[in-house]
Amino acid sequence: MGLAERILKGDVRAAARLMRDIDDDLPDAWHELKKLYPKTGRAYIIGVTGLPGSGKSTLVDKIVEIFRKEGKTIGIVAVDPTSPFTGGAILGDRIRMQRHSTDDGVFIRSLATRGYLGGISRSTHDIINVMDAMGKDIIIVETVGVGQDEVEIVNTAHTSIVVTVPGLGDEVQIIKAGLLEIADIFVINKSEREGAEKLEQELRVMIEMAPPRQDGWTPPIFKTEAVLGKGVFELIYGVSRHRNSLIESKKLDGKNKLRTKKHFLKLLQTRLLESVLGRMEEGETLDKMLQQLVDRKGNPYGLVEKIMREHLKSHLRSDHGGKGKTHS
Ligand SMILES: Nc1nc2c(ncn2[C@@H]2O[C@H](COP(=O)(O)OP(=O)(O)OP(=O)(O)O)[C@@H](O)[C@H]2O)c(=O)[nH]1
Ligand SMILES: [Mg+2]
Repeated sequence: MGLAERILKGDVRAAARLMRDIDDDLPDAWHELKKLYPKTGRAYIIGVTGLPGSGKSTLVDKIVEIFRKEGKTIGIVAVDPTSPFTGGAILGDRIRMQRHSTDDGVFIRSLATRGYLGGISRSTHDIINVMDAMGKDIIIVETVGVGQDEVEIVNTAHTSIVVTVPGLGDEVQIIKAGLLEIADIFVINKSEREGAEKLEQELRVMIEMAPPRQDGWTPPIFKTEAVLGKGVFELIYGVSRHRNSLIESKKLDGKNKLRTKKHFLKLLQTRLLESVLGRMEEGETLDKMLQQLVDRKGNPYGLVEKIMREHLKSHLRSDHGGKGKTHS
């Protein structure tokens, strides 16, 4: 039996194996993902983002606890940007969420952002699809809210939660990181700290000043103290209110389409680039081309046109001759 069939039968080890293969970008993983895709599209996806150390993992841990009591099954994807900010985030996440790791209803996967051609958001989508096919009711994606790719991941969740902390000047960072636009819900965590009220007011002003959203939703603000689990019930209620609003305003389909589009374009981009670069290795090397550009013996615009022409031509040839490299 292949990995996909085993995963659909509930084999957790097969799922872990496929996720490793996705990490290693093995062609076989692509094949299994194809088989799993028809079984995806059921899970509700929650994105949790915020600056390093704001308490995202602690919060996710408490959210999971409540969902589990409701009998829901959960997948967690913790994206670690391996940035200088968060050297040990993966280990930290494991420890903070460890008590769930012996629970059959919870599947945790950490993902490091190392050298993916299609960017971390592509592999995150793939991992989400595996968890979705596993039948998880809710999939929570934790990313640090710095960097285009990380913000983009959360942007494709059904409900995006942005976590802030009093006293760090977070509101400025949030605007800079483009998180204001994507937040469906704001959380002020570590709200026992001084400045929580002030931050709440500032966030409220920011929300009011922002251009009205197309979906008509006004992001609520919740104050939590994740270590003690305070305010987490209210937050979950906020998530379900947002979910209902998406359903009532018929925006859920639109969100799903956006997610699908981003994933699909990323896949296409990756494969095209791989294919073009692969052929280049067979002929003129990339390095030689770059040197030509540096020496101004060619220009990047003309070179791209030339490569595209040759690429299309060779594809047409291989279509007829059947010698082309295809992923089926
Ligand atoms: N005082 C206080 N500390 C908290 C609260 N919530 C979390 N913490 C602590 O904040 C630290 C960081 O928490 P994490 O949950 O790892 O934060 P994170 O946002 O996941 O961190 P990264 O994944 O590294 O970006 C830990 O030491 C937590 O115990 C809170 O409500 N109050
Ligand atoms: Mg974390």
